[in-house]
Amino acid sequence: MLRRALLPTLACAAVLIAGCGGDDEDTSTGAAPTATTTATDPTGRGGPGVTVGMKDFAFDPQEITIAVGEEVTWRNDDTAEHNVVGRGVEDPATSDNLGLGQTYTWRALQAGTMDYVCTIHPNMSGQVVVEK
Ligand SMILES: [Cu+2]
Repeated sequence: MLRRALLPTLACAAVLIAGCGGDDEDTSTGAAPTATTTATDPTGRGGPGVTVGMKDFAFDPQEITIAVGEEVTWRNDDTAEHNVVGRGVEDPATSDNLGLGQTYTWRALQAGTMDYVCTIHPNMSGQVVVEK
């Protein structure tokens, strides 16, 4: 009689201990994503970016200097469509036509100087100097 009464009690205790261990693991893995939120602090994807406006048929600022790995985001503030087509570096910026409020982001993969234009308005030109 005593054995029969004890066994279920021991089994319950074992389950409780295991359950406790499981809970601990859950809370520790649950805390990990919270810690990674620091990685989202840089607002862009992977580093401080530079924004170049497209306003009144001109790039502003027209010339910028960034480091390898940094991103440039062009934002069209005109009602007319603009684009960004670069040359002079490998994988230059090449955007679709952007409407009002649309953006295009390009990441500099190597050092060099990229000249770019809006092919719709070839008078619109700019330059990105990428330093090591
Ligand atoms: Cu344009």
